[in-house]
Amino acid sequence: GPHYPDRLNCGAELLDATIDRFGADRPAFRTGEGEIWTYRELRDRVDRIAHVLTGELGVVPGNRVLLRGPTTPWLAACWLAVMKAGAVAVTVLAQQRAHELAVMCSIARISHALCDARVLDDLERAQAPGLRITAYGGDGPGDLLNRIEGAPAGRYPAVATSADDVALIAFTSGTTGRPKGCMHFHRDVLAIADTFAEQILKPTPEDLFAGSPPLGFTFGLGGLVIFPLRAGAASLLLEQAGPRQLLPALAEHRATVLFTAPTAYRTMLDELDGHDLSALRRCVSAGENLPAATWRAWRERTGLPIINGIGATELLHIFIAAADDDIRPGTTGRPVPGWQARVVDGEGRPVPDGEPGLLAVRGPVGCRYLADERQRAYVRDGWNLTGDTYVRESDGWFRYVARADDMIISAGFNIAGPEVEDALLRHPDVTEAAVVGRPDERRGHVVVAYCVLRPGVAREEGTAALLRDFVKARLVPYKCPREIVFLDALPRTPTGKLQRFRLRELE
Ligand code: 3SK
Repeated sequence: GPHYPDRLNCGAELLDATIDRFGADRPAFRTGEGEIWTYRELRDRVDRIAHVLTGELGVVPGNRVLLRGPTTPWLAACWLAVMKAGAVAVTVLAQQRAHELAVMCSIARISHALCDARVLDDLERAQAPGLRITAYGGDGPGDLLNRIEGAPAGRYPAVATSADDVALIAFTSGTTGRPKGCMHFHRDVLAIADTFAEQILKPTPEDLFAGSPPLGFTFGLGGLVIFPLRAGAASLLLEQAGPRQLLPALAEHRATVLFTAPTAYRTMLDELDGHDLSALRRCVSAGENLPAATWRAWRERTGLPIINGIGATELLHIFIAAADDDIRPGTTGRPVPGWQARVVDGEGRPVPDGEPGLLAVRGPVGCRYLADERQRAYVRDGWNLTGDTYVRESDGWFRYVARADDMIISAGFNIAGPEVEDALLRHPDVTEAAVVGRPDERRGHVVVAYCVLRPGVAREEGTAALLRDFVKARLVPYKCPREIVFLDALPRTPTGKLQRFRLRELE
């Protein structure tokens, strides 16, 4: 992996060092409304915010600062200011509610919050003891943007943090249970840029990054802030980045690098006509498994091979991926240079190639849960267990099978939901598919599929029978869904991850 000096401040590296390398007059951020922030403007605002944080607001190195708001240049500037001030950023999703915020404030002992004025309510309702909340972008006298007008002029010298001081705490959304805060160091922030971005994406200062993941999800923080700044490139920060808003924005702004999830690729495929994506050169998919059917359809329509990847909040960003001519649709790829991966059994012993087991990973970033005994289950013998079932093929490619707790066992057969989903998605009438096990007295579980159909297709038994035959033509019959249920939409987390447990609750 990459090596860094003992004293390292990732905020100074991403901003001041990038300016030294590429100049200050280039665009750093763009917005959907056509606003442009140059690197010079960004540094000026970041330094003012850092002055206010450590001056009037009394933040000292090591304090945890909650950051909350829609994806805007101001949110990114606050994050950089927290880095330069040597404090710890806890970026959360704008949609998270009072109760969830209160839990995170308590786990991470958060002392200060910078919150977009438009979403202040839930944070105020969280009533976290001792939390000092400052709004930005509103019109109150205490608003951060008013305060920075009076900030001392001149550059803010970044705090000389150590490479392994904690820079951020990222909460895993978690489908159930108490959220876990993952601590990451200053060197970790640079390591994801210097492994995945540098080796697989190969960005240039001319690139314009864009995408849908919010900055409260490390997929978005990396793809829309850390990677572009490390490369001296620009980033399009969209407040509204649902799949329907993303496509016109990519075309209008001529984005060159795209970060989003498989569902958004599928929605965009339905609506490509009339949108010029000719500037796009890199498309990254992560967040959940990318079915081969989606990869092929995107390639056919746009000519672009999606760079599939798997990452984790625990490991900050993507650690297995494939790019350029080295892409094999239906697999995730190979360990990103600097990372190692293997497939192990429940005792941590490697299983033979071609057999399913648990994915184990190690590299420049590791999982460090904040005060959580689940650390012992995630990290064993120095390997991080991501909770995914994978197969390593004999030539070193890693193929996703299922989330380890999503394997369906029916009459003694192991069935991976995602494989059945891929088969369903190959049918032109199916736009979304999720497959779960329904408890069954005789078989343990039976396979049930939830599908979203293309508009206009009849939700009737005839369609279900047709889809079952379609799956049977591709897969061994025991994998074929016993039942197909039609829904308007699949239940998803705010970051777009499918919530299979909610489908199981419907059972
Ligand atoms: O879920 C993922 O694949 C992912 C990718 C990049 C960064 C973070 C995550 C959770």
